[in-house]
Amino acid sequence: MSKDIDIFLGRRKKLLKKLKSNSAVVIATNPFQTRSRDTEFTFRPDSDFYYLTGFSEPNAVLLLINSPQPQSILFCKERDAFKEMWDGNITGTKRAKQNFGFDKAYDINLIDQEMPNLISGIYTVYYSMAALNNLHDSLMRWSKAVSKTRYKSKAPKVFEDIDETIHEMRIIKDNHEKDIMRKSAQIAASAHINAMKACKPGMYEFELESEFLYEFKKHGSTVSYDSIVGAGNNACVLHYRENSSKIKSGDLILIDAGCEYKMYASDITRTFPANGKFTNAQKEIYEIVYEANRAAIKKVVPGNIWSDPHDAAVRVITRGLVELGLLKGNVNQLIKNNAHTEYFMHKTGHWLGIDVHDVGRYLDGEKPRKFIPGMITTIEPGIYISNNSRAPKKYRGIGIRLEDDVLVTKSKPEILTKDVPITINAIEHLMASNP
Ligand SMILES: [Mn+2]
Repeated sequence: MSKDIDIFLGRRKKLLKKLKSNSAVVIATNPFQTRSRDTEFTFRPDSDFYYLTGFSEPNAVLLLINSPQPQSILFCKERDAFKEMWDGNITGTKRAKQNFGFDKAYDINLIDQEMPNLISGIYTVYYSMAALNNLHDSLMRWSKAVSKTRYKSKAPKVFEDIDETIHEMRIIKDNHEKDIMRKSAQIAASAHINAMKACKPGMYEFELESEFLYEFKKHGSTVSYDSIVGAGNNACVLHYRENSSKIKSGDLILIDAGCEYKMYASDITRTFPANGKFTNAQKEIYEIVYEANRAAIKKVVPGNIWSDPHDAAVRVITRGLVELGLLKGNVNQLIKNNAHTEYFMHKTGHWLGIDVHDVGRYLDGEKPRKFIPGMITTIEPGIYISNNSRAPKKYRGIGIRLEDDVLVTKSKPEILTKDVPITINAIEHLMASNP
């Protein structure tokens, strides 16, 4: 625990150094979300709030004060024997200071009383203008409360958005984060292996989904997004979520599933044959996507720009589709015309971290930004040939995506998801052992 305190303390210190003098940052964690009537979705802390605090209880607000005497203050629920009997442990203000390294902690119920005093005399107040909470209204109220006192000149003068400053910290993962993300990827990888092993024609897609829920929970993790399990033509629906169809022999099954372990996401896609053997037509498409995945991963090195992996994937896929007669014309001209978008309609990757589509800019001004060691991106090329396609009949109903999570290092890219088989041979070999 004590080591973790230092990590979160270090992040708070680092953030304060990036801010103007005589400023404060206010960050609230997520509110509860109603699922139905009086039941709520499982609580999940706000990502930025968690990144800076490690604190995962609801009803909490972080205040960082950047003055000659920097302070780190938490508003949180106070301990309450009756509430704890019903809903479980509450950290409380005393333990928030001890266990999380805050200089001060106040009962969240006192926030309207305490906050005006704390921000009085602060010139710039930073907060997230995009967060899904009502912090903006609260800040205006606290600021007005200062103006109504005889110290009215001490009300904050400037409000600024904090998102990009924190998000540019989050995009570079420290060693603590890299270790958690390796583990997150390993758990998801073993779930994908289990699904390949469990798969039999005649099952329903949701039966394969259950392999993920089981494996994730077994390792103390949860889903980082709802798993996509698409058999046959369903694999061509990019965000397919029904997972309710019966799996037929001869189908390819696309599974896009990842877990959230200690707040960090993994995001893996594999595509495999329901009966354990690829058909020739499936192999032809698969080999193109596989080659695109490898070519794109090779580009995830420092100095290259964020769009390089996508460009590499587009080149391999366009060339492959021309060789099979699915696209007709000159490869370079087809690339210029974005002809691939008929079968490959999304980009090749996104940042990955506390959020599955993680924060951090993709551009430096107008240009795609450069890779820096510590960034983690997904690489996920795909080819989708739906039943409605004009492609030759043997290719219709084939949807393939191959997604890995890749860490930028000083030298070669580190594939965090390398434990899941990806070659045709390795997948057929694994599935040959199915009972
Ligand atoms: Mn993804």
